[in-house]
Amino acid sequence: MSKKRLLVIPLLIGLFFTQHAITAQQSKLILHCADVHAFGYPTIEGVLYMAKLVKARTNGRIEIVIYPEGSLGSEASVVEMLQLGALDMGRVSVSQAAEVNPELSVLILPFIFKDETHKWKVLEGAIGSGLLNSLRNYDLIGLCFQESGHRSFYNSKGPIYRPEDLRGLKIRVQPSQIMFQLVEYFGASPVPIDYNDVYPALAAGVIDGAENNIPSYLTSGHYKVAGYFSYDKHTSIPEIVLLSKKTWLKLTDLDRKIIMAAAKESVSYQRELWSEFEVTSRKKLEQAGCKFNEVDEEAFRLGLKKFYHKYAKRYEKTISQIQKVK
Ligand code: GTR
Repeated sequence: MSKKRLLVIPLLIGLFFTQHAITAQQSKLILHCADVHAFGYPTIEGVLYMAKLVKARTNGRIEIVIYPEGSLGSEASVVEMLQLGALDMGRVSVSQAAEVNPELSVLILPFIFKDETHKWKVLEGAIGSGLLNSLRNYDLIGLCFQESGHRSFYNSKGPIYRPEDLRGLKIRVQPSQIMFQLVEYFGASPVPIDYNDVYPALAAGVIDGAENNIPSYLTSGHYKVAGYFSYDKHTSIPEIVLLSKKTWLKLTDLDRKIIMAAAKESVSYQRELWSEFEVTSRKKLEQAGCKFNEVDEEAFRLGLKKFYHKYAKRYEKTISQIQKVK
């Protein structure tokens, strides 16, 4: 073998390994994901479950890193960052995704679901997947829905039994058109505030109350400054896990399939976790001295036809499809 060849071979081998190392490094992908809740909360735990599946199925090549407690900003800004491609993933309330794609508003409407079974038949059936897909037109990829129970009113003044009891109360709402209209319709004064700013507003008496599910009422600490929880269950807004379409377009077909499948598989785990978390949260709240009361549900449902007529007429077709789901 000539001297020249002897030099070229190690060079080529060296080049091969460097190239290989670069490709392996390049294909390592970290998906940054935002959530307003803390670790341990079922939304985050659902995404962590999904992350574990994705990591295992890509041999550690794709990792999902979570930024909890609103550290990347409000849910509205998270949705905007996802649309712009400045963030890869986010878990938010459907009410915030509906702000960019109003078609999702059907899932926010009061008493739209008969019960949890009906809700999940809708979410995991043709209507739910149609709604997830519709987000592509808004630069978002809907990966899956998550459970979030019912939302009810709570406040610092006293128990609410009927909508009339809400009159004169300043109630925080999510920055969402439908939620604003609904709370106003029930007779309270709605005040849109980002989730992580609600506690100081309640503590300072700027608002009298808010509305949310039992786990959020506990983990946000709102119960400490608004001790009356009235179990009216006026909405059952699901959570949603979103991916930026810009990130999606950079993925291979195989990686897309792996991520989609892992998201779908994480749902039953998240739902189970949710049921347990809801029960333990209520126990803790009762031990802390919070006053829970049942309400006159009929009084809350009364007149909702008018609400649907006024604010949800454009979703009539989907509403009737939802009602037909058995
Ligand atoms: C919670 C939900 C959060 C956030 C919050 C809110 O139930 O999990 O994503 O939307 O409500 O009221 O802002």
